[in-house]
Amino acid sequence: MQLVGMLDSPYVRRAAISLRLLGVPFEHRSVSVFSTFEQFREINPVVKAPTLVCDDGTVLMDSTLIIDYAQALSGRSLMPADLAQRVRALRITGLALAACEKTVQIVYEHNLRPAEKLHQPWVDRVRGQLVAAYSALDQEVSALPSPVDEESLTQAGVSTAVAWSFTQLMLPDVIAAVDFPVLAAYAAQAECLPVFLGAPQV
Ligand SMILES: N[C@@H](CCC(=O)N[C@@H](CS)C(=O)NCC(=O)O)C(=O)O
Repeated sequence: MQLVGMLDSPYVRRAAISLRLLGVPFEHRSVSVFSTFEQFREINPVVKAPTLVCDDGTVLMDSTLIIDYAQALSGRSLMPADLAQRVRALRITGLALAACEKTVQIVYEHNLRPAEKLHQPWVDRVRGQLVAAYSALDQEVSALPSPVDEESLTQAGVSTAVAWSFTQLMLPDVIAAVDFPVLAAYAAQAECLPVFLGAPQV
């Protein structure tokens, strides 16, 4: 199967890392939704990254749904089975995905919209949401096991580290690492794992 999209997308990256952790083999195709829009459209007319082209040709999109499929395929899960741990992992993953979404919205607002059409009240609202997501994540991340090896990683850990690295790449002035030390340390440790090094965002 083929995972389509650039690794500078946190959604593509969390899907790639998750597939590797699950032991699901795939070919990664670095096709951009922007610079190679037409090529992407031929693969998936909706032009959403990540896209997964399954072995039978079925085209899936949305990182969470792609990971769901990979988990079913592998018979494994990156979510804890224990209910209390599961609800914590779901909360952390939700915060990380919200942080990704808010980062992307700010980047698109600045990069895709003409400067004179930038709507500052919207940017301010999204910045506030982004800070709220990382403030909560910084508190929650201490509940996660340290990412000392790949076996200790859950989807919460993968998504947290991927989200953090993405925002640090795109908006380091909005979310300063010094203000979120626990999160920064967690992500720095996760980024040293082979599965993260094998899916570099730059
Ligand atoms: N909820 C989706 C979000 C995916 C997403 O928005 N991807 C961006 C790239 S970071 C994209 O496809 N942008 C192009 C567009 O939306 O037109 C997921 O988890 O996969």
